[in-house]
Order: sequence, then C-alpha cells, then structure tokens
Amino acid sequence: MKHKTALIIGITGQDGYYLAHLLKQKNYAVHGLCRRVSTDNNTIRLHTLLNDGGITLHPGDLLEPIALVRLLHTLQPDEIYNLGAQSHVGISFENPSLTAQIDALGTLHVLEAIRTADLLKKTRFYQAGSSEMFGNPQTTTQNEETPFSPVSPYGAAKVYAHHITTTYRQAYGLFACNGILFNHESPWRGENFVTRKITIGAARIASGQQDVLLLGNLDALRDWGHARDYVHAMWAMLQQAEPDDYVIATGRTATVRDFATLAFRYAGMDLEWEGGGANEIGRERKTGTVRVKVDPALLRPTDVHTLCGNSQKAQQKLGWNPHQTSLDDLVHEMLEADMKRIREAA
Ligand code: NAP
Ligand code: F7E
Repeated sequence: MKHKTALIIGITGQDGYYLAHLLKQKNYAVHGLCRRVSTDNNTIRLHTLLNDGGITLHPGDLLEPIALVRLLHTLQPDEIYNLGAQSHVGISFENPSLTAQIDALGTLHVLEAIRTADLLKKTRFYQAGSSEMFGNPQTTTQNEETPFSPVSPYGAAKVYAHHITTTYRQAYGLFACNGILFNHESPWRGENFVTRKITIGAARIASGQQDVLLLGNLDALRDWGHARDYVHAMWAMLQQAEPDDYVIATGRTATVRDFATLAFRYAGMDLEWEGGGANEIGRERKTGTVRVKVDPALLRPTDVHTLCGNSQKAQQKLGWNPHQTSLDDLVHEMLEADMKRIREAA
C-alpha cells in the first residue's frame, strides 16, 4: 500500500514533535518545513526522531509564499498540517505585525500555494486554530458555535486564519479543517508558556538553582490537556468523509495558581498562598520561604480569564477521548522531565 505523504509546517514546535511522531507510527512519509536559523537549536525537539529516519526537513518560511508553491509542487502532499505560528499571546502584544503576518497571512500563503500548485482536489489541510479566538466568552463552556471575540493580536490573527480556511473550503472545495484547540502542554512546551515556566521553576528551586518564581496573572483559568493526546485529533479530522471544524478540549479547568501548587507539590514543596493581586505570594508551608511572587510586568494589557472547552462533537465524530491524561499526570510528567534535565546537566 502506498504510504501517505504529510507536510508539517511548524514541525520544530511542541505539537510538531508529537504529530511527527504519530504520523511516523502510521507509516507516513513525513516532511517538515523548517526555518533557517544560524544554529541547529530549533530542531532540538526532533533530534531523536530525525536520528531514527523517516523525516525530511525542508528549509522554508510561512512568509515566503513562492517557495511554498515550489515545495508543494515537488512534494504533492496528501495532507498539510499548518502548525506554524508566533504562538505566544503575551509576545503578540509586543510584535502584533509579525504575529499577523505569520499567523494570519502565513495561513493564506499556504492555502494559495495549494491552489497554485493545483492540489485543491488532492491535498487535505489542517489549520491550527485556538481557544484564544473566543476572547472572554459569555458562555461557561465553548464549542464550535461560540462566537469569536479575540482580545489579543494573536487571537485576532488566528480568527483571520480560521475564516480564510473556511473560505477556501467553501470557494474551492478544499478539504480544509479548523481545529479549535484549547491549551495543551507537555515536557516539550516552550519555556516561556506558563505551565513549563512553572515546572522549570519548581525543578530549579527544588535543586537549589533558583530561589523564587515570578508569575503574572495567577487567577487565569485554563483548560489544560496534553499535546500528545491533541495531535490524534488533528490527524483524525483529516481522515473524515467531510471537512469540518472541531473544538478539542478536556472540559476541566484549573487556575495558574492550582497548576503551580501541583508542580511544587511534586517537587516536594507544599505551598500556601497569601495576599491578593500584585501582592500575592506562595510560601513553602514547612519553612515559610517565599517561592512564588507576582511580577506586575508579566500581566498582559488584556487577558483571557476563563476558558473551558466542550469537545462533544470531536468525541462523537472523531472518537476522540478528552480524558486520556489527567491534570495531575500532566503536571507530574512535566515536572519529572525538568528534574531529569537538571540532573543530566549537572
Ligand atoms: P510552538 O511550539 O510555538 O511552535 C510553533 C512552530 O511554528 C515552530 O515550529 C516555529 O518554528 C514555527 N514558526 C514560527 N514562525 C514561523 C514562520 N514564519 N514560518 C514557518 N514556521 C514558523 O507552538 P505549538 O504549541 O506547537 O502550537 C502549534 C500550533 O497550534 C500553533 O499554530 C499555535 O498557535 C496553535 N495552538 C497551540 C495551542 C497550545 O496550547 N499549544 C493551542 C491552540 C493553538 P521555530 O521552531 O523555528 O520557531
Ligand atoms: O498563559 C497567565 C497568562 O502563555 C496562560 C498558547 O499556546 O494557549 C496558549 O496561550 C495564562 C495567561 O498561554 C504567566 O496571563 C501568568 O492568562 O501559558 P500561556 P495562553 O496565553 O493561554 C492558547 C490556546 C494558544 O493558542 C497559544 O498559542 O497564564 N500567566 N503568569 C502567565 N503566562 C506566561 N506565559 N508567563 C507567566 O509568567
């Protein structure tokens, strides 16, 4: 049987790693678009997978549309997963134009490349949409019908990407799916997202390399899942008879404070919280030492306060299971991985 060919844009990121791993297991010929950098640092997550073979990296960038056409023309991929993005919401306030170019226009560039390379009838397309598109929703849970009302440059760029993907589905019959994914984390999460910042911080404090962890909004409630579970949903969307859009979420929420409490507990420190707002601190119960402080510089101009996804449609149509990894297991796995990295570096 002929193996399918997939192109992952954003293969060097967190989800790129897990998706490449999954597609390799499914015997795909896996290709990835990889930005040129002056070191090989951006392939760090992929080292083991690359050593095992079966993945081909191609230099390229979402901001270089002509080269995308050439690449698609050569590869003739069965499936394209567009995971490429400036994906940090806080940074999108500092770099709104770059974020819009990569996250919004970059998606258009891929869609136009599919059209120009005459692949509208052959290639299936996945667009990595985000719960950040909902902004601060009116409803307690969010599904595919919840209106978009973004409150960040990142969210606004992703809304454009969502609508342009739907437009190519409707206008040209492209098999194009929007995943609306809620936060998903892993030991491969970028170090400046709050979950990984917390597990690295707790691991460093436990090993005496750091005294205190500075955080911003401790009250933010997020629906946190495991990236390894979420890439199954991306793949499943492209295997359906018809293209559609799906919310992927666990349906459970926790605050940043809850996440930190769990991570520090796994690192051997029981935290108690005192004060509020910018004066809130997390103190180690046993010793009284302050381990977490709020740094107002880390607060965003606008933040999404509460997100909780309803993934009923994905459960029914894709057979996707939102309960594969508990929050406890996720935090434990991330903390253990960071402790191990510290031990190995010592
Ligand atoms: P990530 O770790 O930040 O990875 C982003 C990827 O995009 C990296 O491979 C990055 O390459 C690449 N990229 C950035 N700019 C690019 C450009 N101009 N051209 C080509 N590639 C570029 O993000 P992630 O967590 O894996 O998320 C994957 C996708 O899902 C993103 O689109 C994100 O916005 C979206 N999403 C994520 C979540 C989540 O909770 N993780 C939730 C909803 C949606 P470098 O390695 O060279 O920087
Ligand atoms: O922040 C608060 C912060 O940056 C989560 C991306 O994958 O998920 C992610 O976006 C919450 C926010 O993720 C710090 O203010 C407190 O309320 O980990 P985050 P995010 O903004 O939810 C969505 C679905 C995506 O699509 C995005 O690509 O935590 N917070 N203190 C902090 N956040 C950070 N980064 N750093 C802090 O020190």
